[in-house]
Amino acid sequence: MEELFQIIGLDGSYDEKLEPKLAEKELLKLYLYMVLTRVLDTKAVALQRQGRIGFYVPSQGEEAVQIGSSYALKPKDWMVPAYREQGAALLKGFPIETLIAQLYGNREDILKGHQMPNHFGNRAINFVTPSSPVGTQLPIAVGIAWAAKLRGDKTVVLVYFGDGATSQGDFHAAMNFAGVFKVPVVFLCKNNQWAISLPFSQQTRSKSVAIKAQAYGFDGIRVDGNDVLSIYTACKKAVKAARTGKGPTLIEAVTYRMGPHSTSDDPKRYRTEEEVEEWRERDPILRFQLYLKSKGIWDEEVEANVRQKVGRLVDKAVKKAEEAGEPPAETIFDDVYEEIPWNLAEQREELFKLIGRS
Ligand SMILES: Cc1ncc(C[n+]2csc(CCOP(=O)(O)OP(=O)(O)O)c2C)c(N)n1
Repeated sequence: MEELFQIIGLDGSYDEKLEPKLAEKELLKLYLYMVLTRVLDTKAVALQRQGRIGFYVPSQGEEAVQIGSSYALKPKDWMVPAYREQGAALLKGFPIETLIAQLYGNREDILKGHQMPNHFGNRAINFVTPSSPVGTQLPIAVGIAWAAKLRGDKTVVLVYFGDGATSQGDFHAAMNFAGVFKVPVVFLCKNNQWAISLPFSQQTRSKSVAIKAQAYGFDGIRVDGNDVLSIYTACKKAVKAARTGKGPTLIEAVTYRMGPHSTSDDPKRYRTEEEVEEWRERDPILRFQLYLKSKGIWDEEVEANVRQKVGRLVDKAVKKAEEAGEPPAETIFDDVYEEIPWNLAEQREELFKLIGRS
């Protein structure tokens, strides 16, 4: 197996030479967003179980990859997610109310309930809607990056995908094109060890995901995905390379999906509790907490403050989403065609008659 880039060890000890120079305030911000991601996750799963939202894709265990990578971007950069990147979205500036409104498909949802839950997008912050068909986001991301290059924009595109997506043709097409045209893209593979019920050992005969970059002529690096500082450092370097015309990088973040694939999945049917327990010891939030503690930045009081702040934020957004009500029925005809075709216009008329609107 290839080397693993790591800055913070399991016990919170760290490599001073590799440690990024981040101010205390910045470190605490990263910590807060990791906790926020976990708290939102737990809440959303509970809401789904209570039948208040329809579907959710949890990301428990993958907080470090999301927060470390998102922090390496500039506001104008593009984020092209798979579907397990809620934390990355929040740190990029996705308002939590907007994200939760999308889970409800309510009146405040900017997508007007047109997308399935968990498929939130936001044009205002260059955050593309998630791609449920596995791997389709990869050529799209390369296209956005190529367009940026042709226009002479200094924009970078960060695309997320799972280990499962590396077996799709789209992965090959995207990697090859990005290499040939040297587009400003960062490929971030969240290798969380499972593609629903398929373990990584059956996904490829390659030694790793990172090694695949060699075949396309650019750098690949295997990073400890449960260490937020390692991810941030690797992404920062890749983003800089992309922005300065050096082309793409493939980052393999070695992590673990602690929860089910989605709220429709039961992982007990295909993996052991012992395996999950083993990874629990590598929990990214706990690891970062130990690091912050060793630097004198974290204590119980800090924790209580963070928890209180984050809890309030999530509860307030959920309350607001529940009070918003449904989108007006006629919005079902919006945003698909620039000019509505005659048959849909007829249906809309019929609906207006039915609901008493002109
Ligand atoms: C083209 C396609 N094939 C199969 C599926 C069903 N499916 C949804 S998610 C998934 C697993 C993807 O695993 P991975 O890429 O490792 O991402 P992860 O879910 O682990 O984050 C599969 C097979 C799909 N959505 N699209």
